[in-house]
Amino acid sequence: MSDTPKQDNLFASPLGNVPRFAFDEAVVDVFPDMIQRSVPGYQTIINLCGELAARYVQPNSNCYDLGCSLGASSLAIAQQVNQPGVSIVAVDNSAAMLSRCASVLEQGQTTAKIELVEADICDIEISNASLVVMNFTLQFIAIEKRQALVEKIYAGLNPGGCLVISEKLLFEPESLNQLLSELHHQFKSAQGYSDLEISQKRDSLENFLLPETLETHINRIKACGFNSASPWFQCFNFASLVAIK
Ligand code: GEK
Repeated sequence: MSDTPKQDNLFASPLGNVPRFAFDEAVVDVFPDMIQRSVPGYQTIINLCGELAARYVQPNSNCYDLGCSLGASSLAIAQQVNQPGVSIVAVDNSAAMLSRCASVLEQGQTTAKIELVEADICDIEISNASLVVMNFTLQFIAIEKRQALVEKIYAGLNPGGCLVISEKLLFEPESLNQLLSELHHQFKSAQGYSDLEISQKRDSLENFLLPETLETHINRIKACGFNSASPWFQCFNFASLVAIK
């Protein structure tokens, strides 16, 4: 892997029929730049996962990073875990992501144990967990599978365990959704993306990234049994929620 992150220009030229977004080699190559310039507050949210690890990770327990991409959340957790016997399980179903993640983690200079698992997060077992992080991954899971996934996470968390869910959100009414989408568009323009790049990326994510309202997320989390849940961060149509079992 090169040391300088490559700039994301995947959507810079006219693509005609824009293909559906995929977490393939091309995306992996530019991923750190793409996510930093596309998700407002991304680095703040990653850092917070480290802070929560310091507070919530229990000795001899597991942490899960579901949809780990290049392992940013796992690394933040690994750097702040202060308990013995902790394993971090980083899961992604993109082989390209996981293979790059392995080399990123090698350079990450962390002594914590991080296990990489190539799998669909809907199929893995979650057990003895004290922290589960799902940063911008639930939005790619079919809506009808989300309840079962959050239920499985709840069942696998130890009492007092913590779940972080970060997502792009949908707003009601449509006029408010439009406003927050436009503010996000402005954010991306300020990050150097052209109008063409922004609109082609949006087209590629259409019907693939499926946002839900904050209320839907909170209701689901509570219905799964969590004691408490709240957003702790929001910028435009992106938010991060914390829930405690
Ligand atoms: C970060 N959390 O840097 N099972 C496993 N992985 C999946 C699935 C699935 N069913 N669906 C999608 N993914 C990271 C960023 S990116 C968010 C997460 C984004 C994976 C997919 O391969 C990709 O790596 C990740 O979820 C979503 O904090 O690109 O907007």
